[in-house]
Amino acid sequence: MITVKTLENGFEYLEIKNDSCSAKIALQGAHIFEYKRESEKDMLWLSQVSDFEIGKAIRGGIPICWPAFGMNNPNLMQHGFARTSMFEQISTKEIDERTTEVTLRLVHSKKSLKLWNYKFELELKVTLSDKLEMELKTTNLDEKEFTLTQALHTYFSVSDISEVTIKGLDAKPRFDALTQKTFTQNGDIEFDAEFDSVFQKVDSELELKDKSRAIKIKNEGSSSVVVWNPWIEKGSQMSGMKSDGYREFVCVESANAYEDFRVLKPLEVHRLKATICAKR
Ligand code: TA6
Repeated sequence: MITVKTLENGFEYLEIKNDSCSAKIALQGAHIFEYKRESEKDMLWLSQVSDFEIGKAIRGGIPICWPAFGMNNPNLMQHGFARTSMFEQISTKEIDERTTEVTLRLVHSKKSLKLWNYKFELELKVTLSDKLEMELKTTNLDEKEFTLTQALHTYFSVSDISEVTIKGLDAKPRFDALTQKTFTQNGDIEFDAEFDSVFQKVDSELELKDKSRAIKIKNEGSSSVVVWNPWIEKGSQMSGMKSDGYREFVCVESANAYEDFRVLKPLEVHRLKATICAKR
C-alpha cells in the first residue's frame, strides 16, 4: 500500500507498507526517513527534533548528498542542493506482497542552473522488501561534461554508539576530516570520540555490528565510504538533534566522495547503488 501524506505545513511524504516492511519517503530530497522490517525496530535513525519543513533537510534517515559531497564543490552549499529540492514521484509498483518499488525524479530548473550550471536528470529508485535497495541514477543532459561527488548519507539506528563496530574497512586508505590526515586504517572501526572519515578503495561488503543486530551494506558504482559520528561536543551543536542524539546513530555513507569523484560526459549515466539488509 502506498499513501501520500501531507503535514499541516504542506510537507509531503509517501508512506509505504507491504508484508515485509514499512517505509516513509519525503518528496523533498527523495528522503527516506523510515525503513522498518516487519516486527523489527527502525533500521534508520531519525532525530526526534528533526525539522519537517520545505527548505530544511530532515536530520536522519538517508539524505541524498548531490551534486556534491560535503564541500567537495566550494561553489555549492554543504552536501549540495538535492536534499532540499522537490522531487516528483514518477512511478510506484507493488512488485508482490513483499516488495514495493518507488521512483522519484529531479530535473534541472532555472533555480538549479543558477546554483550549478548543468542540465541533468537525477532519479532515485527505491526497492522496499526485507532489504532496502537504492539506486541513485544521474544522467548528464548538458552539452558539457560535469564532475559529480555524492553520497547516500545513511543514519543507522544503534543501541548505543559505544556498542558499535564497523567491519570491512581494514587496510583501506582513510582521510580523517578532523585532522586532514590520510593513512591506512588498521582493523575494525569502534567509537570513543568524534569520528569523521572517508575511506577509499572500498570494494566489498561492510558489516555494521551492534549489540542487538548486524546490518550488511553492499555498494555498487562506488569505491568510497564515509563514516561519521559527531560525538558529544559536535553533537550538541548539530541542527535538528538533541544534545545526546549522537549516542543513537552512526552514519555509514555509500559515496562517490573526494578522489572517488565521477566525470559524466554528455548523455552519460552514473548509478550509485546501495543495498542494506539485516545479517541473518
Ligand atoms: O558525512 C559526514 C558529514 O560531512 C559531517 O562532516 C557532518 O557535517 C555531517 O556530514 C552532517 O552534515 P549536515 O550538513 O547534514 O549537518
